[in-house]
Amino acid sequence: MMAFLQSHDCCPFLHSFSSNNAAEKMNTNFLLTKISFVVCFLLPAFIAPAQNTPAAIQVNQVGFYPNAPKVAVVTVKATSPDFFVIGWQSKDTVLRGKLSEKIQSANSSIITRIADFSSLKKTGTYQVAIPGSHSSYPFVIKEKVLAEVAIAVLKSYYFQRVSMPLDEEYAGKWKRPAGHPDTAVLIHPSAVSEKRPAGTVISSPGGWYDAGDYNKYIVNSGITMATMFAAYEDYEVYYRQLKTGIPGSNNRLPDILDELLVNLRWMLTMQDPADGGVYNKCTNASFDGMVMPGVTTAPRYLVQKGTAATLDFAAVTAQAARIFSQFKSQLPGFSDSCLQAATSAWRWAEANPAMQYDQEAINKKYQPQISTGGYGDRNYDDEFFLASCELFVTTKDTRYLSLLKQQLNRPIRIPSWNQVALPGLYTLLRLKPHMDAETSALLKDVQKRLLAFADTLANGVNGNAFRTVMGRSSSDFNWGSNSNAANQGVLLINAFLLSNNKKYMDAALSNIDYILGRNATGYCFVTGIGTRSPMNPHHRPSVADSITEPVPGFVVGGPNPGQQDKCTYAFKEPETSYTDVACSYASNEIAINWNAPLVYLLNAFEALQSKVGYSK
Ligand code: 9MR
Ligand code: 9MR
Repeated sequence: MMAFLQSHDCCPFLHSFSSNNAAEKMNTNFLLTKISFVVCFLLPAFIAPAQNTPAAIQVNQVGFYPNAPKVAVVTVKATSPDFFVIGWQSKDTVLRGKLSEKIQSANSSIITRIADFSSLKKTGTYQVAIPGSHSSYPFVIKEKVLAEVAIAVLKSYYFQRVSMPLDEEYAGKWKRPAGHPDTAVLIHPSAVSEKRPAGTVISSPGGWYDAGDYNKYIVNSGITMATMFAAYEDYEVYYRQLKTGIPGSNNRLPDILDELLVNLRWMLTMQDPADGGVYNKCTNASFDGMVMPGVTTAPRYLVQKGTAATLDFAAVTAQAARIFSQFKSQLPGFSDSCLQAATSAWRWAEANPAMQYDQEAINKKYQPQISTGGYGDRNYDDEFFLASCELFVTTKDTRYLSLLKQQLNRPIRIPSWNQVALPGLYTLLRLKPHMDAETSALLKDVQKRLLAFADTLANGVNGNAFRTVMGRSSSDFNWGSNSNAANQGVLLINAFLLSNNKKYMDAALSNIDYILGRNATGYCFVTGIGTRSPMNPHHRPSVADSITEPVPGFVVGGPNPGQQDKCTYAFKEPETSYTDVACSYASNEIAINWNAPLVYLLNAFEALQSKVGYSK
């Protein structure tokens, strides 16, 4: 990987020139730039690094809005304090600046220097270079610069669809036959009820594959759906016109809702109509091999109901009831069915407030043993909170208020599959439901605490060696770390929506820059985007389809010093612990809950770019 490579300085001219006094320097600036670039940058050695070689200067490989902050990070030893922004084709210098002092990263042994070129606002394609034949990958400055990647990360869900073929018209070269019909799945012995003895056949088709594996998990669908429904509610006008090239793009529903319906309809099959409880997952007994979806034949099971799954389901269906109530002519009766599903799930959870999904315990009792993902949450406070928020806002029924109120003072935590309180707060703060004076006052306090939390994130940027919010703490780097970067961004945008303070958007943007390339690995972490992006994600179709390029639009998990997969990594420090090999499910898998906050984040910027003043 990059970062530690030292290269020979091919440009001695720059050194002799740069020892001139200041006045002379000013006068010779233009000449110097011309000479240095003719001498250095036009040499073959200055051609931008190829996709498989790391760059010496890390930058968002997609690009920047004209009036947004723009930063590149030098991760090799710089022999001169100067940096240049040059035209990608012309190689002409368009801006010359001074690098910052050295910064020692807190998350690895890397030492960086910052090149701030925010003053460059002219539309174009550029790269950043420093003397010594070091340069960045290319990037673009223009309005709507994130549009393509924003659509790609949303369209990734289409590629995860279960039980239906992906047609060439929508999937291009990644077209494939349907996988896992799931029209005849078996009730696992862990999931028996009076009307459904073990082996009962249930139909549970459709939905999205969870990740690189082919199973479908309600708990992980919970946070994923909540995050993307929130995106729709926050930027409804934007999403109503957004086209993503999926089937039904011309129907009378926004594309994002068409896609969310695919998984929602599957989720609805996971509820036991007899009691409202929801099964944890629709799964193989053990993971399928690294094969295409259409060729697997292993039986599929619905396993034990659980409190976390049932409350996540209640929250998502309550949110769906609210959103689809605006589409009654397109989907007659659907909103009401969602609400019924939500309230019966809630009742089940009230009666079963601590039903853990403990796979190890289940495997001691029942056959076949289940070894697929556990998503075994043991704490249900946050799920109760989220479900009560969504149910209260949708129904205005005060019976959900007391629990909600009890928990309003809970500490703010970045969301993940087992931390789902924050999306509930976002919903309350965004939709400001009518509440009694005491609860309203509590909510005001929550807003204050959310902004204070956003301040601690935003204030961390300047001390960071990559000038990102991500990496403020080394605990940011765990399994699925890129989703932490995205979720921090979502929090900061919510802070902006509440305060109208642009500093939160600048901070959120730093994490987009992180994900798209300004990080210690030098990768743009989204497949198919940028110059150097993951080629070997732990994603069964991408491994098995014999197409060189992975299926596009997925953010990989990212740096994770846990290295639980025991694959070979070149580096082991928190922010460099990433390896682009298919073996690496702990750093290079993809997952629906990791893409979701990135869908929110990127599309929010596209929706807000003019309001913030980044674009006209
Ligand atoms: O492919 C599986 C991936 O989706 C999971 O995140 C990961 C951890 O549960 O497990 C992967 O499957 C591996 C299994 O755990 C062990 N044998 C090899 C499997 C494929 O790499
Ligand atoms: O994202 C999950 C991560 O937080 C856990 O540490 C890890 C091990 O339990 O599992 C991750 O989730 C995987 C799930 O179990 C199976 N599908 C793939 C998911 C992403 O790796």
